[in-house]
Amino acid sequence: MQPTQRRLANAIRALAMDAVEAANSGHPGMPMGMADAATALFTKVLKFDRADPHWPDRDRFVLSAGHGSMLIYALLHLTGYAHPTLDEIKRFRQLGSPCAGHPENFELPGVETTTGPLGQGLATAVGLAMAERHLNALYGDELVDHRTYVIAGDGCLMEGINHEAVGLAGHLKLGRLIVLWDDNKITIDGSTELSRSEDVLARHAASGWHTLECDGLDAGKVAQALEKAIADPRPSLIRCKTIIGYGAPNKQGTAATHGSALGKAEVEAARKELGLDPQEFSIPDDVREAWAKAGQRCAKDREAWEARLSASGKGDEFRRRLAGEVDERWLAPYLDELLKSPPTVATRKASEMALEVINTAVPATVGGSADLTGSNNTKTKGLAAFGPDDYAGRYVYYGIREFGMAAAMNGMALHGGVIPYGGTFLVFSDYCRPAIRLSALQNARVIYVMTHDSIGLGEDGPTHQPVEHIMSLRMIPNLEVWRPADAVETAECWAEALKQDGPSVLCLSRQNLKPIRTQAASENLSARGGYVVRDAEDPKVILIATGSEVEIALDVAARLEVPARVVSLPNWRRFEAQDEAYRERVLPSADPEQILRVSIEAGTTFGWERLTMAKGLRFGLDSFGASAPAKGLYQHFGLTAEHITAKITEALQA
Ligand SMILES: Cc1ncc(C[n+]2csc(CCOP(=O)(O)OP(=O)(O)O)c2C)c(N)n1
Ligand SMILES: [Mg+2]
Repeated sequence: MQPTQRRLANAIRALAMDAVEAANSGHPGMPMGMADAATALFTKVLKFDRADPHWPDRDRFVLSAGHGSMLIYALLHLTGYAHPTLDEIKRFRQLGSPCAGHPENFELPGVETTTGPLGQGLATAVGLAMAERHLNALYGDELVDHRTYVIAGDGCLMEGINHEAVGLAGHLKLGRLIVLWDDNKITIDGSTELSRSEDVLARHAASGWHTLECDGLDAGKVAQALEKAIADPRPSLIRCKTIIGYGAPNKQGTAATHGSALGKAEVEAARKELGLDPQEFSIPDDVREAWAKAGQRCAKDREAWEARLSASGKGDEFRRRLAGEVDERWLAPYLDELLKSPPTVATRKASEMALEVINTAVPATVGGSADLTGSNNTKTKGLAAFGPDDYAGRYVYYGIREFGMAAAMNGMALHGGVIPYGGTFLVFSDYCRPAIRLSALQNARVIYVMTHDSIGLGEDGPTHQPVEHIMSLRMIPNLEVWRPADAVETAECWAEALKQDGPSVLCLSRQNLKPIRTQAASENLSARGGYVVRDAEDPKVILIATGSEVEIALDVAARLEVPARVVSLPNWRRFEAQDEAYRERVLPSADPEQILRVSIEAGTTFGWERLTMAKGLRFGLDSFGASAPAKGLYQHFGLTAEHITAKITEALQA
């Protein structure tokens, strides 16, 4: 006899309780409440094959309620993925175990995206679903035909980003996105009545979603709801009515089960209640076998897919595209062309010029902007709009949804086959920041095109003028922050961002900039992070500048009476990653008495001490900007060659 769905679900409950107990930390309530729904999804509906977790046409599953990580660890283990092993589950939340506190995409195949910051998993899933439709439009149902399933909690649906994600998914008619809402009416503080009175289903319906409800503790009912969701052309929200901590007789239904171990006595009582073996971490053989079978349910589908791919004649191209390979041959001829008559343009314009070439040479790029297309210069000539009428389109009108855009781009990058880039004003990188952080943590190749990168944007004033942004983005691990100084550097930075195994931010000017690179170089100099753009014999001053301030630094160097070197530093992280000999050639560690180091960047001076040393001089902006034409602002804030030259001369004489 087949074990019932409930007995399969109870295996999840057992592992969740036991692992949290062993760690004395974690969240048993969510996995216990959603165990039946997850069992329905994984044993009846989800298309996956444990033998190949990376099968490109698998359905994607996102546990947006990432605190319930034991749910996905139990599912991956029970269905027979190589990891996590039972031993790894026993070391839940311990150093070295892939069963991290929250699911990490780099720890376990089967974890499609890192989740934990509530709301982002679902918003990332929107991007997964977008990438699926895009590739489907290019390669057809034969090769790309999968769905994206999400388990989300009350928290995920309360977060502001949910509004952006739901609006975008509804607008784009992403019918293959199916969200299971764990409607347990509990969050950490207690009942959801403390903080929510909206009609969640009505909100989704109003955004063009299909909504339905079911008993989330009845796997059969959940499976029926899933079938209906699949049949409906709209994105679906399934409200699964559940009880948090279901099975723990004294604590279920209360916030006490949300985020702490149930305790020995309650676990024992739950085992009795659920008809489980009293031995911890034990799973009955028939239950194990049934789960293992579920893990192989789609093996034949995968084999058939492999055969279709081979027969399609597109196999190599498809696999290369999924592997994310980028053809770099566009760069050299483009630079040659630029150097014939180096243009005076804003770097946002230079970015558009580079993109005109890139978007032809690299078909995987999908661009977009959060309603600033004409300012971010992100749309090149050939790009059609992505949408329900044309999912092959390569330009996404994200609307005024910066965070939603960033999270969706994470999903697209993680899906594979697509290299997303998207724009907004640099000052609104703050609106994207939690998703930028997750791009970095997950090594997702997302390219953020952040224009209007300083007071140089002028009249829009301090609300729109970034001050702390560039430096604060530099603090995010794994994130490549680029600030090119002219059209040549912009192209070089784009080339690096495209091949980066992780995210990049391009900080681009609104205002026109003079060319600083007018000679061909033997290598991509920006790729080094920093390089000497003007040298002098036995320099007494080294000016270090980025982006729009490199031309000021060059002017200062020309005015100074002592020999001065100018270093352009488009990317701090890259420069720090160079070997010592190179760094020493660019920024010799000579006694600061002998060489004065000076930084110029139209942003905070905070952090520049690291390169100028305490004795050096730092020119920037440690207050908010002001509303005025750019030229006047540079004067007002002392960012002119005259002022800086005078200050340096003064310092040299002191
Ligand atoms: C952005 C964000 N804010 C806060 C938290 C901390 N946190 C984790 S779970 C949770 C409550 C979530 O409630 P719900 O989604 O209903 O989960 P349940 O208690 O039902 O498992 C909170 C506030 C978080 N992980 N992410
Ligand atoms: Mg809840």
